[in-house]
Amino acid sequence: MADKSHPRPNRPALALHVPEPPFRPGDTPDFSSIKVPAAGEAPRPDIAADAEATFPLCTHLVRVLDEQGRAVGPWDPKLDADTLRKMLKDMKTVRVFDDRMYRAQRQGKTSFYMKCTGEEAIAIAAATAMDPEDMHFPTYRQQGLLVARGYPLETMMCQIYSNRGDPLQGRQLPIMYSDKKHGFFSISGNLGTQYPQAVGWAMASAIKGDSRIAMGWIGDGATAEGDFHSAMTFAAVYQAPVILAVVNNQWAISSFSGIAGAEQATFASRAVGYGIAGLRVDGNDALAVYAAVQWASERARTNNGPTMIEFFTYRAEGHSTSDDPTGYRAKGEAEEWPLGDPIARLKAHLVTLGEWDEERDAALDKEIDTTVRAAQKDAEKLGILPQQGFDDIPSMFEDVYSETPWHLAEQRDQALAEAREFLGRDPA
Ligand SMILES: Cc1ncc(C[n+]2csc(CCOP(=O)(O)OP(=O)(O)O)c2C)c(N)n1
Repeated sequence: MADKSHPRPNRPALALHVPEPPFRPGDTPDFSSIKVPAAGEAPRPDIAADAEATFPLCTHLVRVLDEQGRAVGPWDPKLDADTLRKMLKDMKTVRVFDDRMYRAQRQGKTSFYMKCTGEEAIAIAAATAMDPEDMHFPTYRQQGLLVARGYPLETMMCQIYSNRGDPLQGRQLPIMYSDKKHGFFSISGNLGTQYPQAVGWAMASAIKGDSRIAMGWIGDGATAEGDFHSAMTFAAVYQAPVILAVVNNQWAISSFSGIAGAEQATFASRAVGYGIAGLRVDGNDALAVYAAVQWASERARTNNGPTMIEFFTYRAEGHSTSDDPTGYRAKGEAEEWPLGDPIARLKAHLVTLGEWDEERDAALDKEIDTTVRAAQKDAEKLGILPQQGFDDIPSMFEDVYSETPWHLAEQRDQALAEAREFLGRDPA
């Protein structure tokens, strides 16, 4: 047998490529290498186009809003002013909600929070473009779906505080909402699960002869999970009526998108390899997001197959309240991000149309601030997280089995005994 301990002469030594983000703390971010095509440039194929025909759009970027805030090109969804204003209001509401809940976490009122700053257009415009009966399988950064569908802000906050108003009874990590009525499937802490679930739900909808479609959501980092690939296979094989969104915000906590393969190919281009239509979309352009989701919805609804949409965006803040991005990425990246701020861009569009002005904008900001504060006040009347410690301990062990198994009964009694000992009285 050949001696493998010595490299063979005259052959290059094998090496691996380990992706490194272009900028680290201390560097000056410069995104000039990112190609940003002009708004209006991308063609809009027929909704029944072959998956393969969408390939050029997987390396391009569907954009509608130009630098002056005008809507241009074949993807312009030509929305009426009321719809545009509602989207602006919802996006601003999400940002204010995020800021107040972030602060609430810092004040010790809850244990955890996750913002979606810079990504507000994606969930809001997607929800606006789909039917209210369609089902979403979101990750933790699509709070905009609930806001756009009119879910009460106070109930979202009660979930974050795990208080008496929490419909999930404190059984989920803060921000992991669930609401069937609003077509919002329970968020899972295990990344990737929502993709096969969305495909399965969409297949079931088709098997039942229903007309509702599903949309599954995933982050760039989580596309490296096996669930992503099995979902794509099922969606392609059965031509499931589903839209599969990849929110490429460049970061997966401290790992940059290159670790999930972004250096080699765009996430959108993976779609075509499976036989799925793919679109790569400016995620900071609410109109482009709307138009792409509308296109994919029509395609799914008319049995023309699934679509995977990569929303190209930037996670403007930390991953969560437990994260400090200054430890791994350069300062000022969000400001340098070439696609701008989605809220400012939609506002500029409305102003350009003559349907908005600074006075109305300031009044809207005030109204949202008042609404969010009022919701927070009401939610806090039902308790904040640190006050929940000994509330209704037995409920932790309910609602899974019709009859509590002996080992859970034992744990429940033990928990009650410990609480009794700690409090010096029976827990509430
Ligand atoms: C299966 C699994 N692996 C790892 C984690 C830990 N984790 C939570 S969020 C996260 C980053 C996900 O990044 P990405 O998918 O890009 O979404 P983003 O947070 O950027 O929206 C990781 C690794 C997890 N929750 N589940």
